[in-house]
Amino acid sequence: MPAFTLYGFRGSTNTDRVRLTLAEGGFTDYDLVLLNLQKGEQKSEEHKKRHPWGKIPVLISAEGFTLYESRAICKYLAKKYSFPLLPPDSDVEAAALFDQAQSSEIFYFAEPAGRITFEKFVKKIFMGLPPDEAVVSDALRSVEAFFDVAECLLHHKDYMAGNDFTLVDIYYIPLIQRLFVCGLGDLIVSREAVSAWWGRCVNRPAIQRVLAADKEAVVAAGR
Ligand SMILES: N[C@@H](CCC(=O)N[C@@H](CS)C(=O)NCC(=O)O)C(=O)O
Repeated sequence: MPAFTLYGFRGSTNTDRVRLTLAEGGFTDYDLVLLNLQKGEQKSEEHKKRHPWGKIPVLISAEGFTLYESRAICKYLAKKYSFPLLPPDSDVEAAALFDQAQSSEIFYFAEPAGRITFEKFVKKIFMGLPPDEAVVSDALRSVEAFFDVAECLLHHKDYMAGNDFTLVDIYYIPLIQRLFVCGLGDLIVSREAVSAWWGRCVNRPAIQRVLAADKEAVVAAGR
């Protein structure tokens, strides 16, 4: 019996955060159940028992332990299966810097980047609606300000939480990839240290494998 079931959606950045964590940990003993968000399967009574807000991803272990929120799931998996993606709890300062980096990612990056990708990707692909350009330009200003600061910080460390690759670096990958798909890759490649950090992240073999498989799946779906 697989260790757990992960409920997600193909192309969901929040699901991909968890898939990338599992790939980095080399963990394959799980079932991935894809819900159809366009059909509203995430709002079914059955799924709301797993996630009270009717969203994905959700993890349910073989013992019935249920967990939602992508970053909480990633951290749980890294701890449970000892993926080398977290500072040791015994290093109180490193753990605090990890929490600081995680908080910065959520509030200064993912919030505005999520608004952009919702307007420019989700609305177009899944709803057939045009983007609200006022929302995009406001969020773009915040993301640019975020990367200006990240550029300075990454001149002094290799990764977002310090000199080691951690979960926080993984947290960025799906939304940054989506920014590239939205034609906004310049936010990354125009900044030397940010671009070098991005290269270090996406050139990792496990990350490469997931990204290549996803690219192939998109091509196959379009055939
Ligand atoms: N903060 C949550 C966000 C979860 C989320 O918004 N998931 C999206 C898919 S990427 C979803 O379920 N959307 C469908 C809906 O809200 O009905 C996390 O990190 O897991």
